[in-house]
Amino acid sequence: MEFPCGHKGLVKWVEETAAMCRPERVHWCDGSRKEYDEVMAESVRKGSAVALERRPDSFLFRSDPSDVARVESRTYISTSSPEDAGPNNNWIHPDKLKEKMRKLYSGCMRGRTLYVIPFSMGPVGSPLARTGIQITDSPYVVCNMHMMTRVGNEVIKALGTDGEFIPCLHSVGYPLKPGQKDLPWPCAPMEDKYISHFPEENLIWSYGSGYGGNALLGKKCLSLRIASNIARREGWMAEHMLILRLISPEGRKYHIAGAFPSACGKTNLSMIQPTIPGWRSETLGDDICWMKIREDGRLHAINPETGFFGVAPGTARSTNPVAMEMLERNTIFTNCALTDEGNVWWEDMGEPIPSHAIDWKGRDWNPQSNEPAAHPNARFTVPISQCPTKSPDWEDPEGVPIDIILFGGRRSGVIPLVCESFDWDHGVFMGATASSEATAAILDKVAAVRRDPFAMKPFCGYHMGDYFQHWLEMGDRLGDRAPRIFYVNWFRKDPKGRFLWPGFGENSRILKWMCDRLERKVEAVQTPAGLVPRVEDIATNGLSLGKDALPELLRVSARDWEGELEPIQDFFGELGSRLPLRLRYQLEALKRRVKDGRSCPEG
Ligand code: GTP
Ligand code: SPV
Ligand code: MN
Repeated sequence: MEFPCGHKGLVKWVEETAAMCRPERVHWCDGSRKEYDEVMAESVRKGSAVALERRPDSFLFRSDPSDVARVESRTYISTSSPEDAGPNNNWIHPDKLKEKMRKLYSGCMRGRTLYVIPFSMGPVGSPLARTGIQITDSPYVVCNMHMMTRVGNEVIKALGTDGEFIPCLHSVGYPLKPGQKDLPWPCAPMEDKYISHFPEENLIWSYGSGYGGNALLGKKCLSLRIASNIARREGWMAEHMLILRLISPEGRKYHIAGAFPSACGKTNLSMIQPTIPGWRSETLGDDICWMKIREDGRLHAINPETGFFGVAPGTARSTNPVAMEMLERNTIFTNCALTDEGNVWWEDMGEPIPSHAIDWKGRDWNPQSNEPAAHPNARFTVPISQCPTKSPDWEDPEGVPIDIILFGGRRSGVIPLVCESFDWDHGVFMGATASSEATAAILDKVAAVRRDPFAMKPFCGYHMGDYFQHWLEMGDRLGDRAPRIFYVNWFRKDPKGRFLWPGFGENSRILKWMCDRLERKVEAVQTPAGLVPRVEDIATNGLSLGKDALPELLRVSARDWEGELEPIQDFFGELGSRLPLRLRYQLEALKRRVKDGRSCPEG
């Protein structure tokens, strides 16, 4: 083994891990293009990846059919006391979990290469950045980490001989016996999969899955579950949010951070092409946002990632032209369909449906097939540098000052298109009670509508009640410099099940209304749910929308909202005594408003 680093703690950890996992060789990643090309070429040679003839420097991976998304049921927050993990997380005591996992890790890399990936979340040297070291036996993970994070020697250099790092251990959990043939996508059976976090020692152990958030440990594991713990201790925020800069015709810049659950529109909104004349927008991030109060008293945000791991199905020139341009080259595709021309295809791509393709399971597919050609959670991985709308400031280590915070989810009824909070506490209540219909981003079966507070249900690495309290305290510190909070729902449907709102670029009309609110240019209507636009204040020029659609989209029915009260109450009940009193008051206030609204004639 060759150690290109003088960090004794790191070398020791790698040595101990290698002794446990018994790989055939150890490779320290330098993050170079040459390394990426070599690891990718090896994946193609071994049959794990297909080089796409019609897309330069682009590759398709097909996962094992059992390993297609995050698995929340196998994700653990392992703290000494179960109360600290909270009812929102699975829990096993660290001693017991480590014992179990050490057995699995023992010899798990036989016949494989152990890669050491030094990576930085956030620009190297930024006061907000964190260093991780991922050990993995997955070449797919190596290539994805190259795009999603800052990998390589500059990270090792910045660590010096005793810098702090977050150890992230990963194995696909499929050791090879001598002479045994490898699989295109090795992984372990469900009952052996563990995505484990030890927040008391900033440690991540993941075993058995090669997919997305289970395996790219800088993303959900480090930047959300572990970072949310660090952020709470240190007084900042680690959130599941996109970051966007919206620029008015006068050149005023508004920075927006938005938390929507998985597969509910963050990537799309971050790349929005405003349809209202004169407005422009720039992309800063699509999934993760770290925010800190700076000297000016405002909340500043950075995106710790350097790439997008985005949902492919639904991405089309008509919905997200920016992404389509960005994906034209140098992209990793996972679980998309392969056309006979050597290109990728997915449902709702807006390209002609191929008469024949190879589906995501590697089988022949044609339009008569009963299953989708691409998996609904098929994804692309691409560097932000390729995004045509990337902000020139996307790597600014100081971050951008946030003016507006959005919460949202996918709800076919009840929730209006947009709703402004009365104040910070009410905004925190909106975030805390956010809900969404199920999507393909997780493997687990969940309720048709589930509470996904702050879009952090799967990612908050500690007790949700304490997390709510942290949000309240951040507001107390921000005072009148706090961002304004809005709740949006692009997904309301008519009785026939069609989306009432065209969404995508047209969402800019709603963002503009928010900016008008900040500038005190427009009044809003008080409803039980919050402050809703007057119909005449939403710019509708050029929008083809039925006459009744907008009033319906903005309608807040006290009767419908009555149905929200019980699920919220039940959910709050689960949090027990750690639910902040201030949110209990918010619920009581909502109940009163709903009751009063019901006694109004239009209720
Ligand atoms: P994660 O990467 O899982 O965190 O998801 P995300 O929040 O970034 O979701 P994404 O933007 O990839 O959107 C997921 C799906 O929602 C895609 O199929 C989109 O086409 C669809 N979608 C996004 N925005 C809109 C919208 O405004 N209206 C409608 N109807 N669909 C949308
Ligand atoms: C999500 O599920 O919210 C994602 C995809 O962004 S994954 O990286 O797989 O978690
Ligand atoms: Mn996400």
